[in-house]
Amino acid sequence: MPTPPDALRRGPLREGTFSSTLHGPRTAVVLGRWLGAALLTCFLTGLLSHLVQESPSWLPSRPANGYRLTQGLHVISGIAAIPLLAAKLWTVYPKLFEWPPARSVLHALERLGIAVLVASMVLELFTGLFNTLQWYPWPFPFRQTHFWLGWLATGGLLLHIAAKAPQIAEHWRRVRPGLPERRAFLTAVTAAVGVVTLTTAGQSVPWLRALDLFAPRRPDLGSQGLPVNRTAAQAGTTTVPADWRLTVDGPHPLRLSLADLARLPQYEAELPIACVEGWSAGARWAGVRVRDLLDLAGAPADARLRVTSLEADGPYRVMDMPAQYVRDPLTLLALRVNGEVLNADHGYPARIIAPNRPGVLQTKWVARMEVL
Ligand SMILES: Nc1nc2c(c(=O)[nH]1)N[C@H]1C(S)=C(S)[C@@H](COP(=O)(O)O)O[C@H]1N2
Ligand SMILES: [Mo]
Repeated sequence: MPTPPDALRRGPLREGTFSSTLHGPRTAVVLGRWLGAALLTCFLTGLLSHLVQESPSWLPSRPANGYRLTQGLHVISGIAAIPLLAAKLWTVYPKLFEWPPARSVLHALERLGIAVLVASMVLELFTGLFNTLQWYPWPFPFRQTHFWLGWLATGGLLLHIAAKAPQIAEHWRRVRPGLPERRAFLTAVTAAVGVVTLTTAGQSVPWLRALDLFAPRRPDLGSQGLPVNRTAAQAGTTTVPADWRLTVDGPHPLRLSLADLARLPQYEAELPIACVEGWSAGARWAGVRVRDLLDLAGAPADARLRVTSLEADGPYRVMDMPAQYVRDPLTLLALRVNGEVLNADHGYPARIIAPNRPGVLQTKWVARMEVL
């Protein structure tokens, strides 16, 4: 191995600075496998979450808890990836001080690729983490940025795996006897991942709720047994006009008061609010089936629906619903939750609740439904 000129042999460029075997390839491969599994889970569930929010016509409305499960996994695997990435970077950081910095054009390109990979991965994980905290300290739109950074990081990761394939293959299998310090290090990393997972997963996994110490949201805290993302005060919908009517625009337009809605057949549905930010909570909803309303308005069976909220503005004021959700018997215009009339924060006088959909599409304070 070439060494740097004498004048440069100080600090991390001294020979023997990084003598620990923990900086070796076997540790990097073991951590890389765990990190790879977390990132793959995170990427696939993230793609799904992005697609669902575009309301494609091919996505089924069942299983009812599908989005709750995939978005729960997305946030759990993303949070687990943070200590794994930290450990992986620590294992390989001595390579920053390799000498010479570039042996060939190919080597220089590989190092450049790793710089892009690390930067996009760190940004991706932290924008995601900040999003779970409902904290958006940046000027760019979160969803698009998180989506494209995800592709960049995943592309970089695949190139990295391809470039390192020979080393990965060489160090894939355990050599016996294993090194005690490596076992201790990997145990510490496992413990760190376990702690961050167990203390945050309760925001979407009901039976881990008791351990939910650090997750930003407690799904069981909030009025009527549910957290609130945007309150009626924030949306400017605390006072609903006394002459509120639900408008249903279709071949036979309808204008229905709350009393009219209450006279229609009422149904119950046990469905979760599954917020993209990582928390989810089940609730018992009651109200009118959306498909009954559309049938009354003379909509064809394959009609899509556009729902508009009373809210004056806001990113979730207008929502489009593909036909498979409209037709699902669990999709309700809910008037009640957990046995009570919806309060202002949960969407009084009426909100949408549908199976297998992200919280952002469960429109509150509904004013108008349009057959498309
Ligand atoms: N009109 C309207 N509906 C909305 C929102 C909104 O900002 N405006 N927020 C959505 C989001 S992000 C979530 S997670 C759920 C939260 O529902 P909850 O407050 O009843 O728990 O409502 C959704 N419905
Ligand atoms: Mo949400």
